[in-house]
Amino acid sequence: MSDKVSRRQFAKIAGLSAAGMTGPLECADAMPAAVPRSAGGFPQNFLWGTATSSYQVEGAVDEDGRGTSIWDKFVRIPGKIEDGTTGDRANEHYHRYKDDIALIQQLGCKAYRFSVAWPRVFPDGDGKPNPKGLDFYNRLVDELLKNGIEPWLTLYHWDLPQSLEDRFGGWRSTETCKIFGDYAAYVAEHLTDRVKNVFTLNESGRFVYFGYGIGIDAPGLSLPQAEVNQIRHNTALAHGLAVQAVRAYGRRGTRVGPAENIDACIPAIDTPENVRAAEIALREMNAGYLNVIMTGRYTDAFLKYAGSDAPKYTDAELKIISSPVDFLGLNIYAPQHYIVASDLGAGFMPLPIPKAFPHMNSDWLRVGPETIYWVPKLAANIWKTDAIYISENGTSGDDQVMQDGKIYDTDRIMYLRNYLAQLQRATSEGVPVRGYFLWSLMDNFEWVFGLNKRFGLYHVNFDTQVRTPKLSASFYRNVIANNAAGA
Ligand code: PNW
Repeated sequence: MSDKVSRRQFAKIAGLSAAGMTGPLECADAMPAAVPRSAGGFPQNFLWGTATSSYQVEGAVDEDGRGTSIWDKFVRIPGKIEDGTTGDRANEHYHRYKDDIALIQQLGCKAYRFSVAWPRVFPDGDGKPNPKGLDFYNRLVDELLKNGIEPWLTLYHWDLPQSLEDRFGGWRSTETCKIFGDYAAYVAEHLTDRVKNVFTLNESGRFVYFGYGIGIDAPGLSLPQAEVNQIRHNTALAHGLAVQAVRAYGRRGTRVGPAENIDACIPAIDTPENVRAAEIALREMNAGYLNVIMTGRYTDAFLKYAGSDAPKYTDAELKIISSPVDFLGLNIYAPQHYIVASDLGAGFMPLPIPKAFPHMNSDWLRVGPETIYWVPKLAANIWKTDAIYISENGTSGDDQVMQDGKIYDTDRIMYLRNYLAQLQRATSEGVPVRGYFLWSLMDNFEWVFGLNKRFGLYHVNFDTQVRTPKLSASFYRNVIANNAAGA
């Protein structure tokens, strides 16, 4: 995971302003009105949004009765965070949320995806709620609505109350699943008068393996495969319990679904055989979480492959896990597997990824715009869903601040333009993608990379907390205004 930011020389930019270049958000103002709208158009009412998560932006970790999360503890283990930073302050969003909502509004976004910090609402995970914790989300939601922005709430974006890790072994125990269900019920009861859409857990596919399998994320454990499989099963159960809690305690009509970093499979070449193989691969590579959520069973191939490491479960649990959802949230970044058809095994073969495959400023973030075309298309086919949301997509970048104080992140614009063109290709073919949340509104605490990796549309100076729109903020504003990816 050593992905150091290289220290680049500031480019010589003298003369740029003389050449008529204006600052980021002003660029869009200066655009001629007649931008072609037909090419690359998205469906009417397509939901444009942006996203953050609690631990990555809030800071204020000791304020108003917030309990400790596993990330508060994990970031203090020497060597775990690449630049030695923590989320103690992060973006100070807990105090600056009004200003940050103004930034969302300036983009023209219709929706904002944020997460609730479980230890703010229940400092110990269970027991007595902390009213001041919930109050923050009341204020946040009200301010969003005041600005005409739909709040899309995530119940769990990795900040598990430390108390649950200490008492029950965190996600190793179904006790944590049940308590998560109670927490989901409480949040649904108090916020769904205004919040109409709820994501359950963010990226089981990441936090289970990275947190409990290889120790890169909190809580930093390296457990045997059988335990990792059981933990993954438990997170699927927690998802199902949260779906049921939202149905039982939320206002009627509240919509709920997962937000998963689906393991992305793409046909290496667009032939009917490869497309079929990629579809099988997508189902099998996601058998441990999304497929069991959407179908209520573990596939034969998954169980055979896991062998004696397979999770233990009951039919009653499978029923809870597969409680019907209202939408499928997919976090889509890098292409994970290029697939060809094969006579062997389950009928597919993932190809090795060449060393020279291009990637963005994060090593893992390979550039494969067609990922956001194929994955929703295949997913809609496999799981027969009629509402998919891209719950995250975006990239980190070099994001150097130039001598004129601006950030010309043409690499991010390149990435977004190409991904959005492929997303438009999908919607134009009738793939039911209803909305898109760009990760992220602003630079923030990027987990193991600390403050080293910047994913924001707004640059954040973490010393002064000043937010500056990057050129990509203008790009995204233009996309939203035209409802089109642009050429
Ligand atoms: C997601 N990978 O994480 C998370 O949901 C966000 O909190 C995070 O900031 C964002 O993406 C950017 O990293 C991922 O290695 C991290 O494939 C890494 C991977 C996938 C998702």
